[in-house]
Amino acid sequence: MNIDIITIFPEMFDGPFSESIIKRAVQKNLVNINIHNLRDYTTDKHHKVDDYPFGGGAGMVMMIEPIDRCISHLKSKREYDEVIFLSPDGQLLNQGISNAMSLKNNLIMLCGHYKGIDERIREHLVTMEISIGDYVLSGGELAAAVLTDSIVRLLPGVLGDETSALSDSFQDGLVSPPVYTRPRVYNDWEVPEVLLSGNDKLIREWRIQQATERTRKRRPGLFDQHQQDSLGEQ
Ligand code: 9D3
Repeated sequence: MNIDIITIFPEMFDGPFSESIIKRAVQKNLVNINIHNLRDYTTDKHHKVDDYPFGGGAGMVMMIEPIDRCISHLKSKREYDEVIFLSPDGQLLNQGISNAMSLKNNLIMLCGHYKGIDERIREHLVTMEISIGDYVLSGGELAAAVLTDSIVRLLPGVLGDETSALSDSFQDGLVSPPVYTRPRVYNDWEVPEVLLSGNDKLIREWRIQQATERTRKRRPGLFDQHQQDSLGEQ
């Protein structure tokens, strides 16, 4: 898979992409992530990427030209499945979207700032708009990093067997059951007896029961959806 990210803050990706799972995936050539500095696609001497809004008002608007030039340059090298604009008013990211995106070959992620981007970019160049949640960020960069992480970990070969994406309970719409490690007793805080029983079947059932009960209590919306989905499976 190939992910191209367009941003005016390329350094924001140095940290998240040079650690842990994404780092390993890049080293193993399972994904190719390229960060493009939008200022490299300007033609004026001040490398201007934003301008005053028509009609007035506070804040600056990101201009069409540098973004169009950058996207055109990328499209001359590859055919893209989606041009994703990270936007607070986009479709709310969920596991289903990440699963679908992990099956694509080439993605562009466009990060916005300021008051927004010229609407004509969204009309003519963007194919998909994604938000990562109902809170206000300073720009699309952290959202693009979140989206990238959620996609890359799903690529075949990225996760080992024990951390396999398929064993993620979120993958079947439930939150995770509680986990414990040594010591068996700390102060007077004990590990649930069943986990020490060595009875695999009992442990499996306990974990499903815990995950189900936790989902019902903590994430009623997710629980209702899970109930609906398991009805459809039968
Ligand atoms: C001027 C009104 N703002 C709408 C609430 C516009 C605006 C706010 C924040 C435009 C961009 C931003 C910066 N945020 C993102 O670019 C962003 C985002 C977010 O803020 N929350 C959740 N997901 C995302 S994806 C991109």
